[in-house]
Amino acid sequence: MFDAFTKVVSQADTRGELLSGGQIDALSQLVAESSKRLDAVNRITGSASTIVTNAARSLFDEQAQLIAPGGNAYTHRRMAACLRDLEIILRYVTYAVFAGDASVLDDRCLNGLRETYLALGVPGASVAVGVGKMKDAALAIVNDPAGITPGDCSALASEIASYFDRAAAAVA
Ligand code: PEB
Repeated sequence: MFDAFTKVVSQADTRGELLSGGQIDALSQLVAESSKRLDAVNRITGSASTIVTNAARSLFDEQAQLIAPGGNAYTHRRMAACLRDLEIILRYVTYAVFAGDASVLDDRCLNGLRETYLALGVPGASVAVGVGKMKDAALAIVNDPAGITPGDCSALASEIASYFDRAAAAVA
């Protein structure tokens, strides 16, 4: 598991090189902008249960076959597993945003998830739709200008979007 700093150190060490000026500048920028990152994590974390619940509701509205008898999310046990899965994925996305690096998401959540879903008969494409809904909700919360110092969060927002996209692509 890396963060933005240990990733750069690991890459430099693999090549046996000192850190480059470009790498130091990039990390310096990351530090300078770190309040935005922590605010974003804080906002997503604080709304996690709403993000998960709304995404699941909207998914089941669109794909009612999932909760009909015989559907993969039919019965409370499977519904609970589904909500839990979305929550786990969102949790790892928040870790990746916090760390500024996708490796925690890749290694601890997405690695083998597609195979697990295939084995269980969980429709991965539907999970990906749910993840996309969480992405939209999370970005709306992050970009909400209310009650926060105004600033340009576009780079951070696209980084956050990329973690959700990564999760969706891993299971679709
Ligand atoms: C991944 N999900 C399920 C299982 C596992 C995961 C390992 C099997 C064990 C269990 O049921 O608990 N666990 C989960 C995860 C990590 C992990 C992400 C990462 C660290 O450890 N069904 C649907 C929807 C979708 C869904 C599309 C959006 O119709 C999910 C929610 N996952 C779902 C369901 C099950 C499941 C298990 C319904 C139960 C399947 C079954 O038992 O038949």
